[in-house]
Amino acid sequence: MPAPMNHHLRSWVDEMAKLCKPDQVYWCDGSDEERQRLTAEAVKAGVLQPLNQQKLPGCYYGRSNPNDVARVEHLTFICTPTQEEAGPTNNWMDPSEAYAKLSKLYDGAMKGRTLYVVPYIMGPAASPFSKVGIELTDSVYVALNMAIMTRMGKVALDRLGEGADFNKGLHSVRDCNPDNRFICHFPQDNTIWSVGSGYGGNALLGKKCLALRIGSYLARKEGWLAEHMLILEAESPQGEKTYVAAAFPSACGKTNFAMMIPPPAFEGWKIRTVGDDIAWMRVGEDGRLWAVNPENGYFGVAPGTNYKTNPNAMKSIEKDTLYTNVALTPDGDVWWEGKDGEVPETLTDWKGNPWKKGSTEKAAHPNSRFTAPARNNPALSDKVDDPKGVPISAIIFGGRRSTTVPLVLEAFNWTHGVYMGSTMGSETTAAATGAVGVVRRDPMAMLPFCGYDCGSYLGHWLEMQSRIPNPPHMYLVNWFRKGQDGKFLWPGYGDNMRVLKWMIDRAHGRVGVQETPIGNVPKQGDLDLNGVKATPAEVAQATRIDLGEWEQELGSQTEWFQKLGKTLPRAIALQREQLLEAVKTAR
Ligand code: GTP
Ligand code: SPV
Ligand code: MN
Repeated sequence: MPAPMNHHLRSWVDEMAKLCKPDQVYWCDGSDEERQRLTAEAVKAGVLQPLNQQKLPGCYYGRSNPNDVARVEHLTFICTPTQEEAGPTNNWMDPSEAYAKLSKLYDGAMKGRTLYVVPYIMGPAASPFSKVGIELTDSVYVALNMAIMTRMGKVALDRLGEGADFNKGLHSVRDCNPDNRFICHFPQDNTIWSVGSGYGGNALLGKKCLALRIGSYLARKEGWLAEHMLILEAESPQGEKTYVAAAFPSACGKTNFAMMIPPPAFEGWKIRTVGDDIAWMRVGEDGRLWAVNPENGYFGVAPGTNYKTNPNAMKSIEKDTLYTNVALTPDGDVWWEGKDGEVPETLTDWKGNPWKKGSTEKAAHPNSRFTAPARNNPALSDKVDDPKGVPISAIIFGGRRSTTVPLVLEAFNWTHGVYMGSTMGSETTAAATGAVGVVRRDPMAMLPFCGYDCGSYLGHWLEMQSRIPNPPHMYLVNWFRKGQDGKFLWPGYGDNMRVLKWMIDRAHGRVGVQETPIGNVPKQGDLDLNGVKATPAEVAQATRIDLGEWEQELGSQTEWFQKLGKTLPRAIALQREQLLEAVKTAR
């Protein structure tokens, strides 16, 4: 496609090309023909390989550098003018220092390569809430992934027109050296510079970098919320539709919850997906919170995905899907730990080495992923392209906690709900490099994605209350509590419908609650357990509130509050003290 006339865009692209010195500059138009051509180029260059086209039409496979398989939080920086603006939970670099340092790395980095100009929209093309970004990248893999994950190409340039309001993203894989890897955000310049990684959230700049880090910064400025949340639609047998948003940390079940199939006892219920990772929420004219999914595809965790746990995901990835770091079968099919069927006798593992059944090494990387177009999802909500989004009746926070946190707790009020989100803990997963299984506080599942000071972010959540006359209920959930045998107590997946149904009944005022010192729980009999895949003892353990454990939990939160420092809202600290008093009194 010829370069468009927009001179803001052209002069910036020229400037970046002068720095990176690519052999050629290619403007993506987002057409089908282009996708096929770029895919063929990627295959020729060895970046992608075709999968078995009989079994997986339009599907391709890519392996990343083994040193480049997840987000790198220690190399991710918020480059605000002052360190206070980035806050104590983010890495900070002075903007001029960051520009200077990365300019050196970009200098000539694209020699011998093509610079792809990837124009994209986060959000429905016709929505006033959507944002335009331009990603300049030397990775054809990134360009092809962005074509799935966003509304990419001409549609974005048409929306931008002659305007200057676009996110400026520069990305080079360079030499993929972890020593020269930096993911830098400049919120005040609406700019992202990423170098040294070709992986997911480090490289697909529309996703975590723009939609969450820059997004959250803009959201506070403009009075809305940019969150790491799925959005789902639940339709009752009577045709009543209810929408909920849920924040779970990376690899903690958003995609699964957003695509859930209800168990047989819930015949007639339909769950549809609006989004599986990111929600942008604003206050509507009716005083309710309305959410849009800025994405257009799914960058989902492969391991554990199968026709039992997530049939809609399995159907979403049958065609036109890119697979990254999964294992390959001898006949060109994909495989990962937890896929359906027998474990194959032999595979090629994610590093390209031969693998034999019974090997102690994982065949697929634990953070191997699929990139699939949302249109493939048989349970896609018809509201995904609605410019105003969907009205949210419940906000759910949930972490991966082996102990303490019960299956479900409802917040007493908005402040208590924000407190629940802000103190959420979760055991770390393979979605980011570092130790796995360590409990860390992850406020609203946004710890790695908040583009400004975390205490101020919590303050913004509290302030939103005055703008939402009709607020949703808020919940804390935990699908991951374990018994003494180390096994999950709650069956999870489709059975999570039982908890969702209770929240829906609450939203429509059909059931009451039972109060406990730490929050509201379902009254005896209100949680529908008909046919649940767990024993009554397991359910009792999963839902149990142990006030001794909670006294400890509340006590341990002071360390986290100290870390947040002086911008921690007083109301949050006060909430903790009140709960602790209530727990002590009740014991
Ligand atoms: P990101 O894409 O990293 O933001 O993750 P996500 O929150 O979308 O996570 P996803 O749904 O892909 O789930 C990740 C892992 O959690 C997979 O291994 C799932 O099998 C597992 N999982 C999801 N839901 C449940 C559940 O209800 N119970 C249990 N025990 N495991 C679950
Ligand atoms: C996550 O880590 O939360 C993801 C995958 O959704 S990534 O795009 O790599 O951030
Ligand atoms: Mn995510």
